[in-house]
Amino acid sequence: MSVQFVPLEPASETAALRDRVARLRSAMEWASDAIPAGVRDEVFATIDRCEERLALGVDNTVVALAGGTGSGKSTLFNAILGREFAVSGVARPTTSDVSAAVWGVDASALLDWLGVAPQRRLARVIDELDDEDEKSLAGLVLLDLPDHDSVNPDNRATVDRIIPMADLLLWVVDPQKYADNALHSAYLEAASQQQRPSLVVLNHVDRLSTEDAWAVARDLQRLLAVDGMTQVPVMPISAKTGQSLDILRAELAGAVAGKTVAAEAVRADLVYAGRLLSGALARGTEPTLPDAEELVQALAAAAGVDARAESAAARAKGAAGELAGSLRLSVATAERERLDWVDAATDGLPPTWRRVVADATGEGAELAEAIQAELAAAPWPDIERPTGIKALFARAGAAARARRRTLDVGRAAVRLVVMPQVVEPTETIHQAYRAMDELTRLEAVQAADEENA
Ligand SMILES: Nc1nc2c(ncn2[C@@H]2O[C@H](COP(=O)(O)OP(=O)(O)O)[C@@H](O)[C@H]2O)c(=O)[nH]1
Ligand SMILES: [Mg+2]
Repeated sequence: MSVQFVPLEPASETAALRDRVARLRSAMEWASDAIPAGVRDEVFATIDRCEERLALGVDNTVVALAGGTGSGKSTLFNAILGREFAVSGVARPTTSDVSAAVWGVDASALLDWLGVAPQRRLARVIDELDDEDEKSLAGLVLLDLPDHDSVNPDNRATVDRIIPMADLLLWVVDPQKYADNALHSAYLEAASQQQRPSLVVLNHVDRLSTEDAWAVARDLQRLLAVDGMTQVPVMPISAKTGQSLDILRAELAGAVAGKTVAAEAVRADLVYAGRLLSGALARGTEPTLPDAEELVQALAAAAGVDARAESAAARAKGAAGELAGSLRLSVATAERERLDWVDAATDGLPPTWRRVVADATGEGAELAEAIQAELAAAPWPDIERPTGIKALFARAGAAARARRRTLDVGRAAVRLVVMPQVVEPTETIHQAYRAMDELTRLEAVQAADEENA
């Protein structure tokens, strides 16, 4: 839950994340029928959001000021901006719209994605003459959100839309309403569960005595712990007097400089998707691929390949008579073999996975027909029948060779059908399963890291 501004190599971090998102998407596409519809939609929405955010580049850091009516979001927004922002042509802020301030970069694509109206965008050009303090904010995209507790449902909808898109949430709380249940149960708990990078400021502290300010800060800290935000420190500030704003600015500068917050937000999103999926996975169970060769041999035998091999062996020893001719596979047998395979391939997995593997593999009728066609077209070896004196000397070796060659040709024909229709689809679904499982494991690793920290 804590926000750690560890500088990383942004390019490789982004590439790794992009790769993870892509793998999750393909896993979802392969196995989406194994995932309950509600979870599936949410995971796909998360994947879309991650892809879009990564495409926009993670060098900029989107920080959203969120909180209740009168908590001081707009005042804090202006206080962080200072006075040097270009305000010409900017519409007066209203409580219904999102305003954005951007430090030193062109973030228009990002602001388009966030849905910030052009007349609500402020740009702070940063040049050599700026002091270090200001320069250190380059890359910051600060958003002033509507009130989450607004009576206007449109405002709440805007807040709910933007919160998942922000890289860092800056929760602004006031001493009167800091314990407000709507804030904690509807927002902070969710942000904590989804591991969204967050900061919390207790605003309006100029209206409290120092003792009272600390008492409230401590109580708020306690409530945050209940929400699950054990590592997020409460920063007491006053947007009005400027008290402790330097500390907040330094925190924001750290977030921007690390260039990892956006990446961390995407990561948190992915971990969240993994958690959504974990119900559709069986912890600690690795799907195993049944022995494909066993299936091939069983189907070949059922289709009469082994019988034909025996008669080929007999003929090579001089026995009279035709080779066992009819190579037929009954639909019922093919279906039974397939379902045994599906059972073995999904052993230990939730039942929905059995259906997915069953759907992905060819049905009995299809298999039987395709196998018979391949057997009919197979390059069967010529088995010469020795006669006269030769028959006397025909050795066991020739019989074994004839048997082996016939079995090889027959099984190869069955394999031509079984590999693409049964084995490969099963392998792909297993891969999808493992990719999803890996995501939920990653979360476990992260949680363990936090406990050790
Ligand atoms: N005393 C004091 N008043 C504040 C502070 N921050 C905001 N206000 C006042 O609280 C009221 C609501 O602030 P506003 O920024 O509009 O809150 P918002 O609804 O969260 O955007 C305004 O009258 C502000 O002047 C602060 O830190 N101390
Ligand atoms: Mg406001």
